[in-house]
Amino acid sequence: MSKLPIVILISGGGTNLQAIIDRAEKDLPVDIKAVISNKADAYGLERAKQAGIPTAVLEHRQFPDRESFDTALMELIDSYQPKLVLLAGFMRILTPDFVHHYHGRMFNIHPSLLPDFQGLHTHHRALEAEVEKHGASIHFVTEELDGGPIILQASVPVLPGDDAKTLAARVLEKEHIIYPLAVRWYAQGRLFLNENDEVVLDGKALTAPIQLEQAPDR
Ligand code: NHR
Ligand code: GAR
Repeated sequence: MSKLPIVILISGGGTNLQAIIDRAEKDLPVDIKAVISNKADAYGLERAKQAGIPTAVLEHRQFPDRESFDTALMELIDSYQPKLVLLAGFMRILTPDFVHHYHGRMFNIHPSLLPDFQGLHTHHRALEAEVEKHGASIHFVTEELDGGPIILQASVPVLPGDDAKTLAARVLEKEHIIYPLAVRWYAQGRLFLNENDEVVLDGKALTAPIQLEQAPDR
């Protein structure tokens, strides 16, 4: 099968990036054209270099406002002509013009069971709320922060004695499973956003996010 050209945006460690690199080296039909970071010291850049993937740094601090940063970021991304853009631990809120440009072709992975705990510090907030279940979600990116149509989720139990670190580690293991899986469906042409902004998988509009346990061909 022909490979889907993708660009991955990061800000940090890049373990989700690594999960996608590892699968792309096996059976995930994507060609990672570039990894772009808004932080020069993001360890994920080293992971990309190790894998022979082109990297670029675009520091938001170098720009006077969000609009000019996002315009430069859009031009940089489009120079690689990706069919799909992945936010993988990317920590900058994106402007409406930017997200409209990539409508239906940009995913984010968010460390909570959306719509719960949109925004930052999700693990801490889940512990504070004393939820029994926590997890991660893959969604299409829209103007609404962490509010775009949800594709796939995986949950983990919150265990006695958990702190934000132990809980984050449990969630991260699931993230590394669900991100490559959702990308695979998209690359296979099985997943898209329809004109009503509904997620369609295998010809059916989802009425609720897919849960990993019920996912096809996981
Ligand atoms: N942009 C839009 N328009 N929509 C989404 O759904 C987005 C987005 C940009 C990033 C990832 C998101 C997450 O998964 C994401 C989804 C950063 C912040 C944030 O508050 C919030 C959510 C997410 C990413 N960022 C601060 C800002 O001022 C900076 C924080 C920092 O630099 O540490 O941009 O959680
Ligand atoms: C992941 O848990 C991801 O879901 C989260 O940051 C971590 C990045 O880890 N994303 C956000 O919080 C976005 N605001 P990684 O760099 O090792 O993939």
